[in-house]
Amino acid sequence: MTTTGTTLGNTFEALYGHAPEGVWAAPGRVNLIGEHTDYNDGFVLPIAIPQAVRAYARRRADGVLRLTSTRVPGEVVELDVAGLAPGGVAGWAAYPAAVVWTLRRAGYEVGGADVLLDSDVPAGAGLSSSAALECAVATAYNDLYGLGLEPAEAALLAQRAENEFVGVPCGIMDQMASMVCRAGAALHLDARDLSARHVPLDLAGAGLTLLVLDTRVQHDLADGAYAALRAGCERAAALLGLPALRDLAPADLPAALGQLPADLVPLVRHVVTENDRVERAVDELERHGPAALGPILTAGHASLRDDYRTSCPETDLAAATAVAAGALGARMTGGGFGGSVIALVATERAEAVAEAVVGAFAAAGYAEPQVYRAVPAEGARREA
Ligand code: GAF
Repeated sequence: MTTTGTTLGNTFEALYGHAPEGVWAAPGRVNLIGEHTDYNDGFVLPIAIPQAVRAYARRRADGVLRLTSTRVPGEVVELDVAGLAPGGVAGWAAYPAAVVWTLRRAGYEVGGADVLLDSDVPAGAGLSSSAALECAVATAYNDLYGLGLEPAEAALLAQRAENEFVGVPCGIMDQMASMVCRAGAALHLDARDLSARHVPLDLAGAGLTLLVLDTRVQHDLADGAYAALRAGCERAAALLGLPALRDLAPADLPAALGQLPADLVPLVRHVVTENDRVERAVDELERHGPAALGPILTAGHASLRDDYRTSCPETDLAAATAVAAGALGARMTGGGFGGSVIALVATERAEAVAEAVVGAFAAAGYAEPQVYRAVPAEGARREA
């Protein structure tokens, strides 16, 4: 693919007066299992999805960063890279600006750029559109400025951008999934040392479909609640004298729960059992194939609903309806308080399961959920 002659290549030229030097893409993700484990130094098992953010970009020599997004037609945000500071950029532009600020803070001598962003990752659906945006810009800058960053280094910088510039205390899963995932495989990641293994995942070959049911709700408490949960986990680890909850073995869980204040008990129980579910999921996947993941997904949802309490009526309804309609397993994916549910379904049942969930939402008076089919896709790359 070349950038000149493509529709968005033309849009770029019309906006900025010259052609882009290239196009870089970074995908969203769904997490199969391992929720709220990454910031506890634990394990996760995401796949990248085909939907991605694309950054059309060209270096500028004058230190100016110009940003446009096809989602906000007509708006051009112009920033001086030397003057970037946390809190200084509002809205969607904070994410790309954050990456440039973080690169400069880390000592990389990067300057300005003209950037046009395009995305088909549904926003607010719990599919990591923000991480995809950060990773697309990090990948573009890595190439344009010849930084030589490895994918995991770029992921860490993108996470820092979100933590320190945007102010969201997220873990590393979403950026690693976007940077490192491969087509046809799930990513088994150890969030402590970032060791990663690509676990083959052939859904079609097993006659399975992974439905993504976007509830299209995002409850307001999401941001504050995420930070509070993270703080609760850190407090529990400190009370137990552990570096992180990852260091609590399932066998030691009952004794440890007895030492904790009541409010921390369900948090710790979720994190420890969820880490164990990730390890069992990989084992099942490799021994028995993807269908064996079903019960682990459903158990993961129950833990998020009853212990971690990051589900909500809409995600509970989607997951329960999918299982009742014949899904092998279903669970909410991502940070929670809305967003998407994944359901693992025999392909011949996929339509019926999706219809059952749409019907249940209509009966409950909820907005119609959006239904996608996820296949494990490749991570961030240069496309032109
Ligand atoms: C969000 C965060 F960004 C991730 O780091 C992770 O903690 C996830 O919620 C929950 O597993 O997507």
